[in-house]
Amino acid sequence: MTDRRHLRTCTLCEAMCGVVITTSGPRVTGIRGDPDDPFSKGHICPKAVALQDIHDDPDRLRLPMRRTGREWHPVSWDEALDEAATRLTAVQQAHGRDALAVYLGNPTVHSLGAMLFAPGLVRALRTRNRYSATSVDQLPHHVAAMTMFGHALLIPIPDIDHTQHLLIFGANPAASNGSLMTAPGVSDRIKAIRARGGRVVLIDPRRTETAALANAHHFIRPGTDALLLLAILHVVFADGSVRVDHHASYLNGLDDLRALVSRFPPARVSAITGITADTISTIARDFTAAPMAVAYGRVGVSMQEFGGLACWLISALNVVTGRLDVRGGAMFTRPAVDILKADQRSPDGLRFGRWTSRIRGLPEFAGELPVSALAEEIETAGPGQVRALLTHAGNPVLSTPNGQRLERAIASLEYHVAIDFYLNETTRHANLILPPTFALERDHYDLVFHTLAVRNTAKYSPAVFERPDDARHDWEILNGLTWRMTGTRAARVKAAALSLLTPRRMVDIGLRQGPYGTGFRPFGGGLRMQTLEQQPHGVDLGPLQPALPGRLRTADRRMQLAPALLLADVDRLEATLTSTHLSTSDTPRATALVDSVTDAAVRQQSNGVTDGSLSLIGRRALRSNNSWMHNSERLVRGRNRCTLLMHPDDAAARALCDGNEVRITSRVGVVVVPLEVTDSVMPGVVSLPHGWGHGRDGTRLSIANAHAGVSINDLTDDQRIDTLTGNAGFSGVPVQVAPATA
Ligand SMILES: Nc1nc2c(c(=O)[nH]1)N[C@H]1C(S)=C(S)[C@@H](COP(=O)(O)OP(=O)(O)OC[C@H]3O[C@@H](n4cnc5c(=O)[nH]c(N)nc54)[C@H](O)[C@@H]3O)O[C@H]1N2
Ligand SMILES: Nc1nc2c(c(=O)[nH]1)N[C@H]1C(S)=C(S)[C@@H](COP(=O)(O)OP(=O)(O)OC[C@H]3O[C@@H](n4cnc5c(=O)[nH]c(N)nc54)[C@H](O)[C@@H]3O)O[C@H]1N2
Ligand code: SF4
Ligand SMILES: [Mo]
Repeated sequence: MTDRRHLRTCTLCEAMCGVVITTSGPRVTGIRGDPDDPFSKGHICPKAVALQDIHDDPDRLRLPMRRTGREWHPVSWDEALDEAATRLTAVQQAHGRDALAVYLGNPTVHSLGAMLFAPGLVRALRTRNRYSATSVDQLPHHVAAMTMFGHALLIPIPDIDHTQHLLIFGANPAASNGSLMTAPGVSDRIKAIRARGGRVVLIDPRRTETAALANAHHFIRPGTDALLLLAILHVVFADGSVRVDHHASYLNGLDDLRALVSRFPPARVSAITGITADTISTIARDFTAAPMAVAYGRVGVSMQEFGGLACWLISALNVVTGRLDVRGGAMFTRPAVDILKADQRSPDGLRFGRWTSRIRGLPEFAGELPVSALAEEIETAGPGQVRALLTHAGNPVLSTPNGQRLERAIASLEYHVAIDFYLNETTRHANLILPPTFALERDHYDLVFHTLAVRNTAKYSPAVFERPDDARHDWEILNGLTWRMTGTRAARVKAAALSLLTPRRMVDIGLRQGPYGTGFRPFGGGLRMQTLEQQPHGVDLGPLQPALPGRLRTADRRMQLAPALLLADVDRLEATLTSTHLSTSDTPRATALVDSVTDAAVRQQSNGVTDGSLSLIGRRALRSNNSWMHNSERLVRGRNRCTLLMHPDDAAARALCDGNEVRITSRVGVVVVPLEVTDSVMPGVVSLPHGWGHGRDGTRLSIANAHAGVSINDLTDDQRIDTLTGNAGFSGVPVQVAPATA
């Protein structure tokens, strides 16, 4: 058998590392970093091996499966697609369009075929019950981008390779490999900031792997970033450090922002955030003094009850300090396939709150409802009750708040179709599973992550293996359901035409129409599919470039520094200053404007250790990825990573020792895990990773089930959300921790 060498982009996380995959016949024989990839330059992480492990995984489903009772039987593709379409349509015919809900999970955005074909299916379903992982992740970043810049995807990206000062709120790129900041080898890029004399500052309730790369790390009480940011902005305005000249002709809201932040001097937020007033001033002044600087935040700021405000204020900080749209600051990308351009909707401002969820009245965003509302929409009888579900590339039982409640609700559905290749905690309840091909069997172009990358590049990866005759790509499954579920002949013809187009041809069209494209001339300079195929390591299109005001998509083509929607949410935040909401139960509140609080005093004030509840946060590990990379022996071997981290003071107060089994209790549930005592978490805060909680009956995950762990989302609360955006408020869930034996 001849050995072959294939060049690809790894699709497991957002970093887009170039990989060289060697194969011998049907077998993968090696995966390594591609030193000639102009973006990743040879970098890979330990997870890359999962491309092989999942490809070879005997537990991976390859044929459609129908459940009868507890038994699963293979069915043919035509039979399965017909049945799925017939049954889902029947529920809609009997109970109305909204009786069918759809949930798109995270890997949807890592699949070219799904990115191109899922939207068509979702449209065809014409239900308002659309959900996705967005509302347990980055929704607040979209709301901030939409309200400030006019499009949910106009998220400014840190120009990490040029900046001299990186201020990070709630992100751990050293473990996550970077997010809303595609930057392969991100740890090296962070080290390079310091090597060129710059500074890296991290705000995080845990002293993380990224803290080890930073010049300074400050603990923050979970959920209080928006208050900290208001105080940082207060210092910027009070010092006269505002620099907005280059945006002056298209900037709205500067005076509104100034008036707002004047109410939040550092001393006012110091006790609640756990950061002294002096430190807050220093963070602000170091930021404004740096020759180039950028503030960046990720899930630590979006998965909290004030996520919308925090994400807005991070961008506002970049704007007022003159860090937006300049080298070394926060910049907009110019992707080779411009998915913003493809989004032909008029720049009509907000696509937010046009309708609300039936039970709790939560706002729609870009046509989606918050997944925190899904369980109650299934459970509550009445017109519009959800009775059937289509899940695609998602595991909401483990990944969304109050997972046990959602699991019970899903188990009660009339009908559930899952498009997924694992029989996992969610799909085990499906009536039918439609398993698509996995990464190595399909071609790839990253529509999303080129749009969010720290450098403009483009790369096309052909499939490593041809898909077996009896397998289907996700786009084939999605398209197959779409045309079966759209009534009209015209819709069928359109769907049939689209399937002829294929993802590869669609990317070609996107490239030609894109900013570097050839247009439709057969030859000539510029990008089209053939150009990419001739440069299989990828094409470098240069560093990020200033793009304003041209790139703005707001209705008036102006940048909104103080969007009304966000301003209106500040009262809710301000109320936390005088309530116990964001504190552990025995943490004294900041009731007065104290001029200066010492470090020790703050530490004591924010140190809720005696009988009170602790504030639960999550955690990511380099060798894991959400809920679906635990069936790779190579990734799960070694010590148990599903442990609760607790500060020694909090452990001592509860007479707990390292290695003890502890019972964690929240409003919604209880789990038992081993304890790890460490001063790397802030006093009053405990940390548990998400994505675990395997070992459930009827799943087919032999390795993951042997390393089951517990699900943090059996503790997180579906009622605890950012009421502005609807995003889950995972950070800071109050929990009690006691010995498991008590
Ligand atoms: N290895 C690995 N890589 C991944 C993933 C994975 O599961 N494993 N998941 C991928 C996905 S889907 C995503 S969205 C990205 C996420 O990418 P990141 O956001 O970089 O991921 P996290 O490691 O969760 O970092 C969030 C940090 O916020 C901190 N934090 C928690 N609450 C607060 C708070 O209230 N305030 C502040 N300031 N900080 C807080 C946490 O301690 C944590 O260190 O990672 C992606 N990459
Ligand atoms: N408490 C807490 N909860 C969290 C988080 C947290 O930090 N803390 N993180 C949140 C974040 S950032 C995210 S993104 C969500 C993720 O939430 P989900 O997207 O719901 O869950 P995943 O664990 O990513 O599950 C992905 C599923 O897709 C399947 N899959 C993988 N590739 C493909 C494919 O190409 N096609 C198809 N059809 N299926 C595929 C896998 O088998 C798996 O079942 O979890 C969120 N939940
Ligand atoms: S960092 Fe790891 S998982 Fe992410 S793209 Fe690179 S190799 Fe793949
Ligand atoms: Mo995510």
